[in-house]
Amino acid sequence: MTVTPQTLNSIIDNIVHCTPVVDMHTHLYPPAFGPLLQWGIDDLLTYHYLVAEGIRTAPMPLDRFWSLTKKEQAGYVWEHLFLRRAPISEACRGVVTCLQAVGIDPRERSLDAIRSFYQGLNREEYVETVFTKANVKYAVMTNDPFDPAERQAWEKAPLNHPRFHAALRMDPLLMNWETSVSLLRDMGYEVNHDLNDKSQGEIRRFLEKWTDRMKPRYLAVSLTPDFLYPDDSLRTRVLDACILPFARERNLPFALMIGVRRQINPALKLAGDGVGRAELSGLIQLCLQHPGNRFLVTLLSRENQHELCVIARKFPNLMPFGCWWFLNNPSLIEEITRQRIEMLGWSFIPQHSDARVLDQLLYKWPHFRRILVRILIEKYTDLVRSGWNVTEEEIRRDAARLLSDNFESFVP
Ligand code: FIX
Ligand code: ZN
Repeated sequence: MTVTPQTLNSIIDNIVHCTPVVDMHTHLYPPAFGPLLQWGIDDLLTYHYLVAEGIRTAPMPLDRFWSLTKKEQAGYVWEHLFLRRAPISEACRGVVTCLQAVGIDPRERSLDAIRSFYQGLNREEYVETVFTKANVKYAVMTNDPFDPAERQAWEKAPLNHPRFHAALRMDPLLMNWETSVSLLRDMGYEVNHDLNDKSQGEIRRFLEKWTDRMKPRYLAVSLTPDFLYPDDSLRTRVLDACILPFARERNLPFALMIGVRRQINPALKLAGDGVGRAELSGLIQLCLQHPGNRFLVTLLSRENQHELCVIARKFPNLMPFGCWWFLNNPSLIEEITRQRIEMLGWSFIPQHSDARVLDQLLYKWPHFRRILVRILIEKYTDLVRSGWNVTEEEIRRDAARLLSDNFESFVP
């Protein structure tokens, strides 16, 4: 059906809100993973984005803050970011949207009253409620076999939940070989510091074991802005001898998340990471030298975004994804998504939530969808002006590419 200028806006709005999304990178877990699944108001308020903001707004010695219980930390954030001033930042507004989404009056200023809502919930049912309300088909987790808590969860039972898919994360293997050697040895792998043939075989054995167990949709790593490839480091050897051939054999894409400067303020713990502009020649070489591998790529620095679009235009084995972390703010999402549409058409994955708390799906996706509606209205209006006859089916088809199909065809 042809869309008229009078109906264009409401049709786009309706399609973007009704199209299910695949959330391709989160830090969520199924209920069977016990305490690893974070949810509810105290986890929302102690999200590391809010801890950083709370501490800068109302400074307190960090060792004192960390000695507080989670409830007390949440209370501190609530007091300073929600009661003493309006919760205007994106991370604060997110909490307000979450409360509204579950029917709590966001003007309710009593934290205890809000807590009592969450106390009565059944976790399994609440997972379903949140995914349904956010219209998320499923979420891909971040699964790190180097993390003892996570290893324990995987050793108990195989993953069996339709809303959660795995991604095999391997930061220590590529960021800190020295640490990996002792962690791998503790897990029974006979690796040594100079990465001899035996060690390479052992890394393959590690990858095989965890791929068979997790059945990941992709392999993943986050890298610092100074990532180079190829160079004479052990990292290049691990990539060339183990990870890239393994990914090809198993038909698994490799997700590269580049640009984080870990722990620029270590006292802030998880909230202490920063950002740096990356040198992208290594990314170009990876795509160029390994046409049989597929790379999902997100970059943390705003300054790298245009360059990423240009590189993606040259390499079909590169799929840009998401507005990651410090970029997940309306003004930047709008700028980056508009730029990607203008340079790449429909051939990218515009967003992932990076949710660490289940409830965050209830704000990160609606906030993003609203921006996407605005951009698509503008772009379709321009297209109609140029003489294109836009149909509803066409909008539906292409919105689905952005929200789920591009991921599902790149990651079979
Ligand atoms: O490395 C990552 O996957 C990052 O997204 C996180 O570790 C980061 O702390 C985060 O939560 C960003 O949103
Ligand atoms: Zn993440």
